[in-house]
This record gives sequence, C-alpha cells and structure tokens, in this order.
Amino acid sequence: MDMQDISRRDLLLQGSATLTGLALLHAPWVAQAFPSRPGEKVIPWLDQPPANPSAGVVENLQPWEDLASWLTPNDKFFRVAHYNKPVIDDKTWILEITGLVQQPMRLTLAALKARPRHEISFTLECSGNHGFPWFISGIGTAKWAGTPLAPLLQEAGVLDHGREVIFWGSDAGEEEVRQIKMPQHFARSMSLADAMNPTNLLCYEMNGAALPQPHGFPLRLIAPGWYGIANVKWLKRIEIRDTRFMGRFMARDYVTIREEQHNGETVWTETSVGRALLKSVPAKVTRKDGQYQIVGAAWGAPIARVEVQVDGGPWMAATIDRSEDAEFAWKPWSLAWAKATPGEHAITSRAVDTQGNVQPAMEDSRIAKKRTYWESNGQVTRRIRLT
Ligand SMILES: Nc1nc2c(c(=O)[nH]1)N[C@H]1C(S)=C(S)[C@@H](COP(=O)(O)O)O[C@H]1N2
Ligand SMILES: [Mo]
Repeated sequence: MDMQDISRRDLLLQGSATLTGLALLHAPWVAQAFPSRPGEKVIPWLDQPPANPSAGVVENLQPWEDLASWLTPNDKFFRVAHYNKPVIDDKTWILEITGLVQQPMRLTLAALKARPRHEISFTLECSGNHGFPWFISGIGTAKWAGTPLAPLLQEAGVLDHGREVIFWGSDAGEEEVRQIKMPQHFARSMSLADAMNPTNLLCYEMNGAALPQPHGFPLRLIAPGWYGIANVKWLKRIEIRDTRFMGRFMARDYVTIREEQHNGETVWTETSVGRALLKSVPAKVTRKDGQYQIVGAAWGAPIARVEVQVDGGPWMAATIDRSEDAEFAWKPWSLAWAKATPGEHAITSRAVDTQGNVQPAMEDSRIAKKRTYWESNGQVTRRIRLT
C-alpha cells in the first residue's frame, strides 16, 4: 500500500465517501500526508489536554495524535470567534475600502472573484495556542485562495498621510473601557507597509471549497506569516487612517507582557501580538513491528532543522519532509526512536530556523519572563508510556 492509498483510506474514514474516486485522488489534501508506515499503531500521549473551558470561543480542537494530512480538512480545522458568528448573505454583502484613499471602493463578492486569483498554503496558529494546558492544537494548514490585497489598495490610492490599514469584521460585541460601554466590531490593523505585502489575500476559498461560514464567509484576510488574530474573518470594511489603531485586539487583549533586561534594569514591555514565531511540537508516536517513530511539525519561520530530545538526553536530528515547498506552511518531521524502552518517557522537540534562531526552552527568559499567555512558542514536552 503506498502513501496515496493510506491517505485515501483515511479520507474515506473521515466520511468523504460521497466524493468520486477520481475526485479523491485529486483532492488537495490527498497530495501529502504526515510521515506514516502502513499498519502502524498510534501510542496515545499520557498528558492529554483537559476539556476546553472556552467552548463557544475556541472550537473544534483536534488531538495531535489524529494528524494525518498535510492540509487540515475544513471540518477538522480549529475555530476562534470572540464575538458572535455572523451568517452573512453574500447577495447583499459588500466590502468597503474607505478612509484616507483617493477613490473609496465598494466591491461585491462577484467583483472580488473576477479579479486575479492567488492561492497560498499557510499554517494558521492562534497566538494563544500552548498558552493553557487545554489549548495545545489551535493550529491548522489550508490552501487559501482569493485576490491579492495590495493591488486593491493601489487602485483605491492611499493618500500620502495614510499609515495604518484597519480590517473590520462584521461580528460585534460590547466592550467597556474606563466605565464607558460601547458596541464594538472585531478589528485588527497593520501598518500600510505590512498590508502591502504581496502575499496578503482577500480570501474566499479554503481547501478548494467556498470559505466556510465559521471561518469567515464570504471574505477574510489571510496574512501569511502572522498569527491567527491578524486574519480577520467576516470582513466588511478596510479603512486607512493616519494613526495607530488601538482596539481591544491590538492594544488590550493580544498584548504580550514580558519582563526584559535593559542596562541592568528590569523593564516590563507590552507589545501587540502579530507575526508568527518559530515553533515545533511532537505530534505523535507510532509503533510498527516493535519500531517506534516520533512524528511532528515545525512552522513559524523558514525551518533549517528540528531536533528531538528523549528524557533530557542528547538532541537528535529529525528528518524534515520537504516534499511540499510552501514557505508559510508547517514542515512535517520524523525520527526513528532507536532503543525505546518500556516505561514512561518525556519527548521534547525544538526547531531551528535558517537564521540560526532556536525555539526557546521553557526556562528561556523569553518564555519564563512572559506574563501573558499569548505567543507561547516555547519547546513542547509530551509524556508517553511504552509497554
Ligand atoms: N472577525 C473575526 N476575525 C477573527 C477572529 C474573530 O473573533 N473575529 N478571531 C481571530 C483569531 S483569535 C484566530 S486564532 C483566527 C482563527 O481562525 P479560524 O477560526 O478560521 O481558525 O481568526 C481570527 N480572526
Ligand atoms: Mo487566536
């Protein structure tokens, strides 16, 4: 049985049996699987995450052990929504481009779809992932398609004093600041330079299907290289201003508080969560004919290598699967676990990027002196018992 057969069988088990055989072979996520061996058994981790206390906001978390395909099927993709989850009628929906532009624009979904279509495989991770014991799989990879943002901003003609691009969602809730209660929409901003990055997409398709409602139908921003929070769903307005935007998700929540040292003095910094960070996890351990294999993923920066440590022993180089050459998507890796002995073990992975940066240890001050839960890219240790 070859790789394709295995993926195909997994797919059938996942309930996609209504697709024809041909469609199956061409389904995007069949192309690439995580390293596996026919007939292998997955050994469950001992340290299973506790139940999600945040259900309703964070949903559809998948056990790492179940990771099989390089692209995460849409129905297995985690979801985060801070406010309501609007169901939008695409017949009446309009995207507005307003603010400091020469030519304000109003675009229907059909008008957006008539523009050039780009595709990008991008691993979307919630910046809160690994910030709580229950939150360890807020991540997924999809092939996102849509129209590039930069040419639209160019057509709108951002005025010289335009500095900041705000992405407004249709979802809303009530916020309170200094005892002032206000209705507020979800919003995030980027500098004009960041917004003009040619990889940013106004996205209407996820893994070949129309963008599903929970993931932002009819349109979301896809900002490769940024944490989930920047990828605004249910987009309704793009606004250009001349000052920083200080909404909840830029300046109150999703703010990392950290103690840093400066000239021998401790400085407490408060920074807005934005760009993705170098990270890896051990995803699962499998056994076949008494041979154990450790499989995982690495992402967040161009990956040079991944190393694995068992029970605090020497770091061992994992083999990175580079069969998918996608800059912004996770890299699967695997390691044959020689001399695996019965009993309990701790497995840690660390990624190293092409600049030589190493994913920080949990004791590293970047992690140990971080007081908020976002941006938890420290090395992940999982526990397992072999019989
Ligand atoms: N409009 C809107 N966009 C949003 C959010 C939201 O609550 N509202 N949540 C953000 C967060 S915190 C994350 S992690 C990602 C999750 O994307 P997904 O639900 O498609 O997985 O969406 C981001 N975009
Ligand atoms: Mo998030």
